[in-house]
Amino acid sequence: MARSYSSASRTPGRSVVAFISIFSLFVLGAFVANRLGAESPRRGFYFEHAARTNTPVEPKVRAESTGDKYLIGVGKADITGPVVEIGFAGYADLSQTGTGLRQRIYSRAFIIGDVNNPDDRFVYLVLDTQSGDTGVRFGILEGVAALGGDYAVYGQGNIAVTGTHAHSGPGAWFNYLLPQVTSLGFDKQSYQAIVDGAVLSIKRAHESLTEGYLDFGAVNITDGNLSRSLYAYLANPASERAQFTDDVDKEMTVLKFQRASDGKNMGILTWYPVHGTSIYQNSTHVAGDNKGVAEVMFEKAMEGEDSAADGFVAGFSQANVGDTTPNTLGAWCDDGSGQMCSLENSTCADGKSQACHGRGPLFEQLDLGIASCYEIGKRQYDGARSVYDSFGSSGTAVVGSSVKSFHFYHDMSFWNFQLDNGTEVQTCPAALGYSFAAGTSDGPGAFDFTQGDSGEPSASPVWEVVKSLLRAPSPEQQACQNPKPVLLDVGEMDVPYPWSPNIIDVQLLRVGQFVIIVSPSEATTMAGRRWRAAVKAAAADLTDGTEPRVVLGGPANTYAHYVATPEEYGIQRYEGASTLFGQFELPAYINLTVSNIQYLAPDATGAPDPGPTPPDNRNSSLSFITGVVQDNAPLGKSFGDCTSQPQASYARGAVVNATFVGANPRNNLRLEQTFAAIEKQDGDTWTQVRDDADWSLVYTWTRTDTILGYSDVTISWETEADAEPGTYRTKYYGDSKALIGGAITAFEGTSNTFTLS
Ligand SMILES: *[C@@H]1O[C@H](CO)[C@@H](O)[C@H](O)[C@H]1NC(C)=O
Ligand SMILES: *[C@@H]1O[C@H](CO)[C@@H](O)[C@H](O)[C@H]1NC(C)=O
Ligand SMILES: *[C@@H]1O[C@H](CO)[C@@H](O)[C@H](O)[C@H]1NC(C)=O
Ligand SMILES: *[C@@H]1O[C@H](CO)[C@@H](O)[C@H](O)[C@H]1NC(C)=O
Ligand SMILES: *[C@@H]1O[C@H](CO)[C@@H](O)[C@H](O)[C@H]1NC(C)=O
Ligand SMILES: *[C@@H]1O[C@H](CO)[C@@H](O)[C@H](O)[C@H]1NC(C)=O
Ligand SMILES: *[C@@H]1O[C@H](CO)[C@@H](O)[C@H](O)[C@H]1NC(C)=O
Ligand SMILES: CC(=O)N[C@H]1CO[C@H](CO)[C@@H](O)[C@@H]1O
Repeated sequence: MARSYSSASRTPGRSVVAFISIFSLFVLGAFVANRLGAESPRRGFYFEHAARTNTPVEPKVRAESTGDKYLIGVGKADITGPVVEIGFAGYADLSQTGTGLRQRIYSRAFIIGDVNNPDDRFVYLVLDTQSGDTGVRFGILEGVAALGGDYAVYGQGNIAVTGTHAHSGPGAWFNYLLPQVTSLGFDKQSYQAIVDGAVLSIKRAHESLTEGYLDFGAVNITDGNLSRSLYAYLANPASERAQFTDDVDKEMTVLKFQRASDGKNMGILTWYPVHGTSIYQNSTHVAGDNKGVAEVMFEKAMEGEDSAADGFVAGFSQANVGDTTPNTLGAWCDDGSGQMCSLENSTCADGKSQACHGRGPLFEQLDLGIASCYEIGKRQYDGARSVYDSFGSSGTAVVGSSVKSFHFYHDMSFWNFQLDNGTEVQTCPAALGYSFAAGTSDGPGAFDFTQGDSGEPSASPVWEVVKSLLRAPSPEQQACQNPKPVLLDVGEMDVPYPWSPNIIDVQLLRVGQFVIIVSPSEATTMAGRRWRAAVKAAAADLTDGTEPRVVLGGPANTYAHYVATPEEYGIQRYEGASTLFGQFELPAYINLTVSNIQYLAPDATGAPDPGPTPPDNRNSSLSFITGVVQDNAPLGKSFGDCTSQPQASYARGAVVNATFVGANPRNNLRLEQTFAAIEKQDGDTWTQVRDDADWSLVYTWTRTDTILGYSDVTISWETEADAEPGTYRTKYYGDSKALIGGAITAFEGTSNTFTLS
């Protein structure tokens, strides 16, 4: 096995030989290597060309906010790492390795500060990634510190790094070993793209800082999500469930940023719980899943709108996502039975979970979830848009002059604390239960562990072997984790370096009456409700008599898997099995936030004890990811030559393909630029009308000869039903690597023209 990016990796030595064999076992198929979605020809498959051609918008009245003024800023930057040859983060499926790009992914930064005490401010980052991460956060803190000067105000205490929980972006950037396993380790380039983009987005937000107003509103999006773990939810007390209409939260909260100077809106930040698993596990084109769709759709819709400032930024942040799914048609058995999966264990007639797959709203298009992803994104866009358009006649102003935040690290291993009723309980080192291996109906597991597995010997000897190779939990750990049967005792394994976080980030942010819980774990629906309610009650004294509004964002800062309620934990479906720190994880998170709420008081000074520093594995991580060796054009050809031209004409709705002599896109990520473009002819000039940010433009890279370094790039424009008729051409921007010396050389390709009518 070879390695690359030696600055970030150390050579695997003898000490890790045993480890490599563990790796190989994982390579056999690990937790969730399944095949989801069915590939068959696309029918009637096209998207609206979001926004640029949206229905005419009436100019909106810029209602003067009745709120207080804050220092506000927004910024956005590209974080699209290597789109090929890197395993994706999310489904933990070794075979899900990138082959191209559907839509670039971004970091969006929102800064809120106190106009009177400008040092009191926070940064809320929304990354189109699976989650926040300890190493990525270290990198962002270092990058911001390196900016010097005014940037010294941003740091450990006030930067929140949240992920949208998209499952189709490049991986290999995780700090801990377990999530690195299915991406073959750590990749410096993938990591650096996220860090650099995040820092750039903060810089842009900082440069846009101005006085302005914040208003919030909400809408119920009833058709955007569903519970994928109803059986566990039903274990919560009936009296508690009776307080809610739905078994997942349907409410989206929208926070609007409006600058005072001219009343223009600079951005929105929304929270809505739905998994970023619309795109199935067997799609290998990078995209930001449904929230990525909604974000770009909103931003494009604001282009040229009278009430919106240039550079409008729309962040669609994740909420209590744990047990939600975007697969709104429910979970079905793809075994010809026509049955839905079992409520209790998400299994099919064979008693196994592998055939159980969630179906999105446009499942019938059988397209790897792409059309459903766009649809669930659009539903979130529509919801956010309806709130946005009604600000002025409805909505609530953020009031109260102060802006406060705190952050500290906390070690969850064998931590004792008191429940509300006075009983002393304990959290535990991280561990994953058997149902973790079963996966979910959004991404079923590879082996026949069923959800709710009691821990009895299973029919999967591989897992039994892996389990014993790894480490048997200590009796103390097994007792602590009860009733979870421990499959992976990750919190007690630190060879060759820690497998999972035991040290988590505890963070709260407040502006006026608006309070943000920044969760390191994916909170289930009921876990999120309990946590928000506890923080709301505790914050009531801090908001000058205004009712606090509490939202929960995450997974953030690190990736601490899930947080289910103790009752759901008792059921041990996937979410309970992935609640790392034992059945009292949620009460512990609530305790840690609520018992430090005084740091959010208007007159608060100081900060909590920063706590123990988590391990930094960025320089010590393994990597089995090879670098690019070389690129070559076949004899008689040059890079960028168009080897398969588009037809002369197409009807709108058709797919326009052009294939070029290509080179590996890992040679240059072209951040803030594009690999693919469509240009439209206007007399003698050509204007770029589509690029990598467009959902409808898809870039596919194929290595055609590994030894000689040949590759093809196909650029596919899935022309929208409402695309403008005209004359177009396809552009390809690439960079090739020489075998000797490794020089990287940029080139471009241009197709013949074609007409669209
Ligand atoms: C996607 O998954 C389906 C169902 O497992 C399978 O039939 C198809 O071949 C897969 N497609 C790709 C590109 O992996
Ligand atoms: C959303 O639905 C819930 C339950 O019906 C309701 O309590 C809440 O007020 C609704 N929110 C909005 C913004 O309509
Ligand atoms: C949190 O736990 C500590 C330690 O047991 C206890 O003293 C405190 O009262 C708890 N705080 C809250 C808010 O539950
Ligand atoms: C406190 O609550 C825990 C968890 O629900 C329960 O196990 C325990 O018995 C309770 N203790 C008392 C004294 O009621
Ligand atoms: C679900 O799994 C549990 C544990 O394996 C088993 O006891 C139970 O019978 C299963 N339920 C169904 C409906 O298959
Ligand atoms: C990691 O490596 C980089 C580059 O070699 C170096 O600058 C940095 O100090 C190292 N960090 C740690 C924590 O060792
Ligand atoms: C266009 O290219 C894509 C990506 O290579 C391929 O999947 C698709 O079948 C092609 N479509 C046509 C109409 O050639
Ligand atoms: C329970 C629930 O809200 N179900 C809705 C899920 O979304 C579909 C549309 O995709 C609606 O038809 C259901 O009513």
